[in-house]
Amino acid sequence: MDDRLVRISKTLAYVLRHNPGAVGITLDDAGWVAIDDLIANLQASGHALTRDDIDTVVHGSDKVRYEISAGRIRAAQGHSISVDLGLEPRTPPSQLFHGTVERFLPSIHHSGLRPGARTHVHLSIDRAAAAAVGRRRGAPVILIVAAERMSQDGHSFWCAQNGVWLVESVPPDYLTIDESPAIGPGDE
Ligand code: HQG
Repeated sequence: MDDRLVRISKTLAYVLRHNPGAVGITLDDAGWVAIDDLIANLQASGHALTRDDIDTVVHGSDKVRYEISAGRIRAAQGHSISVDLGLEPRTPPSQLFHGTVERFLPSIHHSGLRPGARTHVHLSIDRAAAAAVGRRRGAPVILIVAAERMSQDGHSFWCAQNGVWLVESVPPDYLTIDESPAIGPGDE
């Protein structure tokens, strides 16, 4: 995606996950908004974009950040505002992964993974995806989450439409640092 489309993608993420009011739209309880309304309000707020741009952004990334249905759009996950994505709890794989950076480890060691500004902690299905998440902030550190044990102990897991696993938090007992050799994007 070129720079302009990356900017549009970031604007969509901000509006649909965090601050729809910034461009005067309201999301329904499940996080949806009519695409026509979104475009009209973004244009009125000074963002030059078309329906084609939105389709390119939605379909142009492996991460599948957005869902489109019946003329509406929503973010698949990553919200800080409260929305009901309508996901049913699911049994997770035995392990999931979380990418972070060294400087957060003392706090994570003390209090586990917390959702911070978002509604959920995000977990990845494989090491490579977790490394990419961590790399946004520096040299990635990958944490292994004992997801099956957590689930058996009564913690709920949800899997967003795009394959990102969501939990409310991860207590420290379920976390270990992945000591396997460093990996780059696409190595797994
Ligand atoms: C860390 C992007 C201190 C946590 C990515 C992370 C992902 C703690 C940061 C998605 C902590 C939160 C989500 C604790 C967790 N003490 N730090 N107790 N618990 N942290 O951005 O998982 O491109 O909210 O390790 O690719 O980094 O936007 O979460 O570093 O899929 O679609 O606090 O966002 O996707 O940061 O990223 P974030 P995340 P998009």
